[in-house]
This record gives sequence, structure tokens and C-alpha cells, in this order.
Amino acid sequence: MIPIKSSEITPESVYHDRRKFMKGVGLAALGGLAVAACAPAVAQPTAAPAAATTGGTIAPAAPAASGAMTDELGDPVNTFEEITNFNNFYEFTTDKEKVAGMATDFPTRPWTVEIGGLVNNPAIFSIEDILSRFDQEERIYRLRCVEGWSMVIPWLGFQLSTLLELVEPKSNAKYVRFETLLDPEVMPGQRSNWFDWPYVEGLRIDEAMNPLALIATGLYGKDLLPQNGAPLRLVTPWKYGFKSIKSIVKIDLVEEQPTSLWMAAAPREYGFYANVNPEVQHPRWSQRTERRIGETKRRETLPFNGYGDEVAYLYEGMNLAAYY
Ligand SMILES: Nc1nc2c(c(=O)[nH]1)N[C@H]1C(S)=C(S)[C@@H](COP(=O)(O)O)O[C@H]1N2
Ligand SMILES: [Mo]
Repeated sequence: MIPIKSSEITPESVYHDRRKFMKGVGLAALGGLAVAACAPAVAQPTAAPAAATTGGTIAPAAPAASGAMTDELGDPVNTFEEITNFNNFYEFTTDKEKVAGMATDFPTRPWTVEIGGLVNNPAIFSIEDILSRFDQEERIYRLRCVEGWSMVIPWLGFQLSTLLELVEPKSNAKYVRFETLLDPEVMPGQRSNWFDWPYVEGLRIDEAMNPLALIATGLYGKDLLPQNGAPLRLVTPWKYGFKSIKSIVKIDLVEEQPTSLWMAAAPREYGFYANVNPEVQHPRWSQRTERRIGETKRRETLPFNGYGDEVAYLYEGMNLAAYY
């Protein structure tokens, strides 16, 4: 992970520009699919907020002057070009601008995901099963990488909670453990011993059940491309981007807290919770600001990446500084 240069940091408050956070906004229903397939310039403001939020008022989407797609704070979505050509996917390369080219031929069909561990109904789903069983909806989320950059991405996907409810976690299941495909033949980065492959990530079960936690299968109304974690990846927008594990083949309900690839690789630098927190600095750089891809000025990083109203309750009583 590349540290940001301190020269790039412009400590300038963006809070006063921002619209008040509105629950549910930016969570467009399936109806948004056709809209999302269009270029942002012709898309309409987000319609029909999803019913399932943590409660509270569902406000209408903030109309953007240009009619462009925006998140609930009014920030425009990044372009398809940006989202699909600037990637972290170490199974291919650590060069963000080369992932797309190297992943072009990554085979995402056939694909199965196995869901097991401490569940009553273990299952193996093909990607076709997943796409036909779970209604896909559009969700516009900010993605904040621990390295200090961010994007706004119009994902297509479904709530992780619906998948977990289907397999029925047992009462002793405390965590969800996710695993990426292990295949050094097609993922050349896995031939390097720098990391303990496969990529693993985890969530506490209540985090996984939170309505914001999404399994993404597409973006901009299209199937995910390999560089973004095709055919299915996790998205937890209140956490640093490394939690949103790509190209998942296995999901296990477990009793013990899983050790992620990053925790194993650099335990002093990457923790299990990894909630976006401007107050807690990475050992090698500050997390106070971030650079939105496509912009030059840095903006202030928001606690929980701006999703505190939805998720802060999960961490009540915890010393967040200790859970980087
Ligand atoms: N399997 C796997 N998942 C991964 C990564 C990775 O290297 N391998 N990188 C993570 C990091 S650090 C980030 S910031 C996001 C980037 O997602 P994007 O390329 O779709 O923007 O993916 C995350 N998921
Ligand atoms: Mo990241």
C-alpha cells in the first residue's frame, strides 16, 4: 500500500458543502437498473430508495443540478473508465493501472460460491443461481481505500443479509469469513510469496447483517468486470476498501474472528474492523484526508466514510482507536 505524500494533503473542510446525510438515499431499487445502464449525464436522480435501511426517514434523493448520478451527499459518481482502470487486485499486479489489462481473460464462468460452516442449510450456488435468486438493486456508495484515495461507484448487487438468512446461521456463528479464488495459473500475483494466499476477509455477523453490506455483481448496470472482482465481491462502504474482497468462492460462518490476508501480512498496520476513521492514523500516514479519483484537491475523510448513522451502533462501547 502506497503512502500518500504529505505534500498532497490540503486540509480543507468540505463539511459545509455537504448536504445533510439522508438515510436510504442513493439506495436505488431495481428500477434504477435501466437508468444505471445509461451514461451518468443522461441518468435521472436516484429513485425509489430501498425499503430496507436501518430505519428512520427515507428522504428523496437530492436532485443534482446536471441530472447526473450522485451519492446521497451530492457527489457525482466516478466514470466507468475511472472505476474500471484504477484498481487494487493484488492477485494480478500491485500496479493499479495494469490490473484491468492483466485481468481481461480471467474466467468468471463457470463460477460457484460455497456457503457453509456453522449454518443449517449449507449451499453451493452457481453465479447463475445467485443472479436469478437475488434481485439486483443499484446502490451508489463511496469506496475509501486505506491508501487515501476514494471513488463513488454505482454498484449493482444484493444485501449480504438475504444470502445469510437463506443459509440460516447457527447460534454459535459469530463471524463471516470470505475467501477469494486461489488459482495461480490465472492469477499471476498469487505466485508471489509476499502474501499468504488466498485473500481472506471477515465481518462480525452483525456487521454482515447490516443493510449496507452488499454483495456486488455489477456496476453501471453491467456485470462486474474482472478487475472489480467479478463475478461477485463484497462491498462494505463504511470500512476501508481492502475489506471488500473480490471474486469470492467461499463464505463460511465461523465462531472465531477470521484472520484476513492483510492482518497476517502486516498486523501492525491492518486490523480486523478497519472502519474508516479520520482520527486514527495508519502507522505510516494520516487518514484525515483523501483524494477523490478525478479531483486534485484532497477532501476531508468522514467518520465511517459518511455512513455513521447506519453503522455507528455496531461499535458502541468499543474503543474505535484500538480497532484499526
Ligand atoms: N481479492 C482481493 N480483493 C480485494 C483486493 C485485492 O487485492 N484482492 N484489494 C482491495 C482493496 S485494497 C481495495 S481499495 C478494493 C478496490 O476495489 P476496486 O478495484 O473495485 O476499486 O478492493 C479490495 N478487494
Ligand atoms: Mo485499498
